[in-house]
Amino acid sequence: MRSGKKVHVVMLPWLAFGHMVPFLDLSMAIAKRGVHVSFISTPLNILRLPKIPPNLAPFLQFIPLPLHHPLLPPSAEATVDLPAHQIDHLKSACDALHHPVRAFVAANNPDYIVVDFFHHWAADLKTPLVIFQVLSAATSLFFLLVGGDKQASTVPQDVGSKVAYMEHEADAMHQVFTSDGERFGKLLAAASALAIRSCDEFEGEAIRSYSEKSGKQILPVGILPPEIPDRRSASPPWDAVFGWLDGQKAKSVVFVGFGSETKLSKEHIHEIAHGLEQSKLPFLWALRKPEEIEESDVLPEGFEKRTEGQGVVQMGWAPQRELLGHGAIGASLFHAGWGSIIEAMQFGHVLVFLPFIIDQPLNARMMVDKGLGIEVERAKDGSFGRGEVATALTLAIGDQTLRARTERATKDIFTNHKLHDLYLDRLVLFFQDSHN
Ligand code: AWU
Repeated sequence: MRSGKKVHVVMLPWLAFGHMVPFLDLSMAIAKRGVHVSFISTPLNILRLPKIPPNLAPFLQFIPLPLHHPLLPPSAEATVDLPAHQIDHLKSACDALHHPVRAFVAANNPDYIVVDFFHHWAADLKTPLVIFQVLSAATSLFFLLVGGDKQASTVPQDVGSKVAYMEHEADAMHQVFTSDGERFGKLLAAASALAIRSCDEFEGEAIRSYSEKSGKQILPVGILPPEIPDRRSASPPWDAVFGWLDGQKAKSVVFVGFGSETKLSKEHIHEIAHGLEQSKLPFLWALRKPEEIEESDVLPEGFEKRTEGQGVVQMGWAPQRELLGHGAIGASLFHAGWGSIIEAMQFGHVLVFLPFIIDQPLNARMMVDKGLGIEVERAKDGSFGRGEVATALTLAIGDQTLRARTERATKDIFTNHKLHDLYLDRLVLFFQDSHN
């Protein structure tokens, strides 16, 4: 790496853990390469993010900016803290950060602001912008095309044959999406380049299509293989969960989790629970309790009694990366969030997809098309039942070819740090070249 003058980059992720986590991973990766990074978020989000390793502290600082909004509950600072119908309050509170961000940028004169899809007002700050897409390239391409043109058929095949399924989703969310689409469109027009959490070796065709369609320089940053914490959470209630895992056979347990955005309904939870019970497979379910449901009502009557010894359901925000890293875990039943796909693929887990919203159906379709997982069968109207959950789990666990193919991809791509380091080196060169 050529030693350049210290570049200063400001990170501006959307207020969702599926975005803040990869933005922080990227921040740590470029701070390790000598870039000075200011990571802007809110005080409570910063408290909940992984700590900055002491050796990176001179290069990477959190910049806490408090939110102010009359309708936002006091401790709500991320999408995970709010029911779907209140997300608009979070969006307007985030837009009000325009003023303190402008002041920070004026006082510190950074070389770049790395933005998410949301902060359209960053285009007016006169500091060069790089957009960082935390989604897969296939999904980013789909949203670029749907946002500008609703003809899903123009989406290249490698985005996945599930676009029809997404069409009615896109219609349903088109209103919300349009405003997000307008935000993204303004940033795309102003951005110097577009960074994306992927690599040519896994999504080459989608990345090339994205570059053509967006007319922008694309900077794949690699898949940002996460640092797996070497010390596991000792805090209750997860210490007891780790204790239970310690008593299970290697690679025998299915990790079950649906990310930070998906709000499961009681019916969904019941069908998944019955499916797990029918599969008879050991499971660990990191379940986030839906707001409107009493804890005693969340799971089916007698479920916990009947599955005693087979599996564990733990409510709350899970130390997901550490749990996925436990030797007893051998498979994941999850929503196909891009971050969780990358985390599960660190360990060659057999993947069973049960996608719900946003980019999840497309991520699932892409992975299935690449032979890297099985998707729970759904009816035409998108509904699924316990039988489909049990069948997908049993098929996946019994499919040795699938496991071998997944372990191959884990070795060749997902844990190939040398490969992804090269992408990060090139990104830092981009910052340095434009800085000099
Ligand atoms: P992930 O990308 O898996 O999913 P979402 O949180 O759903 O993220 C996009 O942002 C996804 O592609 C979309 O599907 C959208 C959203 N986590 C944790 O540590 N504990 C928990 O209890 C739950 C989650 C972490 C997890 C991962 C992140 C989730 C980019 O849905 O380890 O890093 O939160 O991100």
